Amino acid sequence: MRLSRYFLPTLKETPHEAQIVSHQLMLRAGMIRQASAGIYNWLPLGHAVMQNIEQIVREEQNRAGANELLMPTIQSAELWRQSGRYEDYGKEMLRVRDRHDREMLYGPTNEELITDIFKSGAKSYRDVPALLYQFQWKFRDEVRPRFGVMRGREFLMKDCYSFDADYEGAMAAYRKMFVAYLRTFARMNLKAIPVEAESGPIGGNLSHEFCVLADTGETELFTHRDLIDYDILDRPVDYDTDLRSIVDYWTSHYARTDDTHEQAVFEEQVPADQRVQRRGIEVGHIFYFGTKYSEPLEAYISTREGESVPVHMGSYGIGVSRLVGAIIEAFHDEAGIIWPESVAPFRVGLVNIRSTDSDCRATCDDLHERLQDAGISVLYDDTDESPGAKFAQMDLIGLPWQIVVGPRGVQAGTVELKHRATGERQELSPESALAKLMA
Ligand code: 5CA
Repeated sequence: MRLSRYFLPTLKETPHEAQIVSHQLMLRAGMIRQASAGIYNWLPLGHAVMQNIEQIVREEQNRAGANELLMPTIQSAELWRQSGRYEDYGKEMLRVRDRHDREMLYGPTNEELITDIFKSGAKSYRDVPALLYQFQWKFRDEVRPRFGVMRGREFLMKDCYSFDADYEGAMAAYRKMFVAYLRTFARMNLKAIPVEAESGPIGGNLSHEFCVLADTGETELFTHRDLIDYDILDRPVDYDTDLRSIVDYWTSHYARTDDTHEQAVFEEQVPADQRVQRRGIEVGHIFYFGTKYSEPLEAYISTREGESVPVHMGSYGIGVSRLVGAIIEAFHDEAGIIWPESVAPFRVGLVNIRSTDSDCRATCDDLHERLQDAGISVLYDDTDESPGAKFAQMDLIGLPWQIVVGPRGVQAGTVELKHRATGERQELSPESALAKLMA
């Protein structure tokens, strides 16, 4: 992609309305623009990152055996009256009326609708277990939307729902999602700590919040140091087997946030020299709530013995748009963003520092084509800005690798390969630079 044809409205100054670093950097890097309070336009660079995050989440949901579907954003109030949440949700729910004066709402979550979908298609124990998920925009009319996409009013969520015949089945689904979440966040280079949590308006008996570690996070959390070192991607995960040992390991090492009242338990469970205190950002939340929705919405299945029972359910959310901000909170420096390779909008930034020089241009054009042919995504700065402005912009948008092409190097047959995260630079032939990126 040529920068001259890419819509990238970066800013030199830090916008005064942004209080936290991810919000500042997303505005400065031309990733988002506010449309109205807590509602954002996603510009090409921000959208590309969000799509990469979505794809990792999708691959891990599929690996765990979940099926992707899509529900509407606008829902009828009817099902919400049946579950009792139409009144309970209060002002956070955006309510609208259609031309026939029917009460509708913009979904803040989808337990009611998915229960109705399951009910319409499932009759017996043969139809469970079922795991259904979607990526869909949610609207919650937060009193104080703030911190950019981290606490928006409109935000993109992955929401998954599980259906099982009994408690044991539901726990197996809960454990699958628990492990899928560990893998999902690890693939984004994030350290995610599951913390037992309050279940809030979703309700239910058991819930874990997944907090990713970032020094600037809002949540203070306490945990066992072994959980910080644990790497789920080092271990084989087979979703057809019981995942109890992995989940038990995590829950027995005990993590808590400062807003749960369990300091005493934590101190009893975790020896003083193994406790660590960190800050985190909630990027996912999983819930088991049994028959809370299936009973009022009458989602019953028949058991092997012919008995009719309400299905046991859980729901499992990931804040996809929030993750874009959370990753920046975890990975940035003075100069800008430092994308992990797995979510970077482009893997390579190709910088021509003398675009008027025909040799530089020929070298860049050739590298651009060969990178694209090799399937390596590249943003090619072919503009006539000053070298200083080009370097600053590349560092700001944080692509993992930069290839800098200038007249002196081209004469000597070399380009400079820079690694954004370490700042390490190497003079290489264009061929060696390509080989290194392909390795
Ligand atoms: N129905 C369940 C899970 S499917 C649910 O709604 N859970 S939730 O309320 O905890 O939201 C799931 C995730 O969405 C949260 O962990 C968080 O990462 C994200 N999220 C929630 N509210 C916002 C918000 N206002 N802005 C951005 N992301 C949000």
